[in-house]
Formats: sequence, structure tokens, C-alpha cells
Amino acid sequence: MRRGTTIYLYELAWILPSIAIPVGMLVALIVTAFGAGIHVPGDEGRVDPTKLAVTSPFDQPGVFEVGPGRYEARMVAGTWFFAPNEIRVPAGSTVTFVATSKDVVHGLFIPKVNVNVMLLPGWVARVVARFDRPGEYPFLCHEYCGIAHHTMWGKVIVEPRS
Ligand SMILES: [Cu+2]
Repeated sequence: MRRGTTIYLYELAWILPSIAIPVGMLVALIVTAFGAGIHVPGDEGRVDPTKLAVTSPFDQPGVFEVGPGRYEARMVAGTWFFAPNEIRVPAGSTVTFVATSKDVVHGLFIPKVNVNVMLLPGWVARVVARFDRPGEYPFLCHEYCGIAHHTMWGKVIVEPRS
């Protein structure tokens, strides 16, 4: 009888955390998703990844001035390219990257300005970065996407203000 009670308490010491930990994680998930509003990076709308060539704004990838010192870079990622893979803006610009993937999961990583988003086919990602200093800011795909993944990169060229 005594031994039985001992085993029960010992099991309880494991049973309680094994319930409490998943419940705690679920609560954390619910709080971050609904309370803090954190979602999959790309919850800016959906597109049909097979029809990007005829879907605005991805039918015209490129860099567009949307206001004084503000640019929008509309980008498509695919195996194994970024379109565009060269973006030119003057120093002091704020660039909104609106990007998606046309095939598999890619990523957009611009280390110098801390841009880091996944590009999921069918999802539109939107991320904002400010480019104050002139120079080159390489960006790359940081989600392994196949044999030529390592060739998938481009750069933001920030030109000095004249
Ligand atoms: Cu990729």
C-alpha cells in the first residue's frame, strides 16, 4: 500500500509538468497570436502563386517611388532568382518590400538592416527597412530551396544623395 502511494506520487511529479508544459505553450501561442497580433510573416494577403505574372503588384516587379523618400520594392522570388535582384534607392530612403514566392518556400534576408522574412508561395510578405548610409546591402534567400539555393541573392544599392 505504501509502495503504491510512493509510485503514484512519483508519477504525479511527471504527469503534472507533462500537462502543464503543453498547456502553457498553448496559452503562449494564443496570447501571441491574438493578444500581441503576431502572425506568419506574410499575412498581408493571399495571391495565386501560379498567376503572379497577371497579379498586381507582382506582374510588374521593381522599385517604385511612392512618396518623398519612400519606395516600394515589389519582389518575386523563385528557383533561383529574385526579381528584381538589384534595387537602387537614394540614401535616407525607407523601402517597403512587398514580396512573395512563385514556387517553393524562399526567404528574404537583408542582414545589414535586419530584414528577415519567409516568402511562402501564395502569401504576401511586407516588411519595411530604412537605408541611411550609402553602399551595398546584399540580400539573399535564407530558406534552403534546392540545388542552386546559394546563387539566390541580390543587392540594394544605396546611392549618396546629390
Ligand atoms: Cu530560395
